[in-house]
Amino acid sequence: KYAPDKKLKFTFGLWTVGNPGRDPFGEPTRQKPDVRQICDILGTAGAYGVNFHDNDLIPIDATPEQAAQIKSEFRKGLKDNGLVVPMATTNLFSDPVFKDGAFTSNNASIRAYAIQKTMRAMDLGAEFGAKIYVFWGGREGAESDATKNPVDAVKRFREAIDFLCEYNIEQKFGYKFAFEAKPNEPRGHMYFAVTGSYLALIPTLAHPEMCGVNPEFAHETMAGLNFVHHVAQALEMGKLFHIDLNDQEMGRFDEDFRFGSTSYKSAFFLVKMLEDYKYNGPRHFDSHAYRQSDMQDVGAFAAGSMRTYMILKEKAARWNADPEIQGLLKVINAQDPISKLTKNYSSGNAKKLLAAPLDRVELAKARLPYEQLDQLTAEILFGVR
Ligand code: 3MF
Ligand code: MG
Ligand code: MG
Ligand code: MG
Repeated sequence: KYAPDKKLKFTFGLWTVGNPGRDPFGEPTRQKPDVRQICDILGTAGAYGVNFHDNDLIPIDATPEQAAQIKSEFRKGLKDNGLVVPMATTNLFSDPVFKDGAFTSNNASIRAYAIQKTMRAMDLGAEFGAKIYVFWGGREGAESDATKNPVDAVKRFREAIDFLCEYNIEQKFGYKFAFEAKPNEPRGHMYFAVTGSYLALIPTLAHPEMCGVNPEFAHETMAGLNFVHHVAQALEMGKLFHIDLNDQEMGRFDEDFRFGSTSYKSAFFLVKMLEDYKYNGPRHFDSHAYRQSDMQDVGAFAAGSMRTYMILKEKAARWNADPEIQGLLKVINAQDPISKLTKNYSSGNAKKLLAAPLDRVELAKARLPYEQLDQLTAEILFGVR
């Protein structure tokens, strides 16, 4: 009943299912699966696709022969499991060369190397049919503002993206760029800390139409913010090109938990919004199994991520169809013909509005049975309604 629906485009990263359980304090706890094994796990779980950073697929120091060999294995793994590659991205954070940034590094040669590496990774993504290109600035940031000029950082980032947009056009890749914000980790402070930072940058780019965002549940949540609201703004602007689903507790390190594993209510409202507004991009799970998991449990993690989404989708439909909830929504969204006056400005409307008998004391008496509405929501989630 809750089998993953291919139309919802559930995807995982090679780096997510392939996460070997390493953390800053401990060594890997499981063998890293190769690309073939990852495709098999995702095929078995019923995923739609798999995404990669350039170096998830091809190690940074691979020879051309090794690269060709891995690519052919991957191609076979995709085909045998009916998987596609909707998104590709660049690893601009693991190698020591990026220790103080990639596009925003103080060193112009490192900035050039980061752009070159991205061009090559765009070629690689295009080879596998990717149409969305994600930019997560893992090392774009600072621990001390003595070290880099944050105004220059914005300018340098823009310069890199403008250059890469032209490359995208010239090569006819047809990529849409999706920027992924994060407040901190691995840097003490990361530039473009929240999705809204990128939404504000986009109109200043040479090709704003090509650029949107890839918000991640964990990222705004780490900073104690309401993720659903950030996604809402991107959605309303037509800029939600991709989304990273996972879970996270507020104020903690980057946990990358299985989607819907801890914040049931936020996950529910997120799914409800994506479904209500017919988001049709990929639903990417940027998360990994617990460090305690073995490979069999990694399979359960992948299947569970999609199953939870399907369950929440059903709960959202139930919420929308619930007569009592709909009745309450009518009460709280009271419409008054006066609202027509403020839709568009005209001097006539302004005059009418100024003369309108709006009685604040009367207005404040309107009922807002929010306790009732929230309880009904909770009961749907608890499975008793
Ligand atoms: C880190 C992330 C990244 C990005 C990825 C681009 C390693 O917190 O979320 O995952 O999502 O680099 O897709
Ligand atoms: Mg993340
Ligand atoms: Mg992470
Ligand atoms: Mg992410």
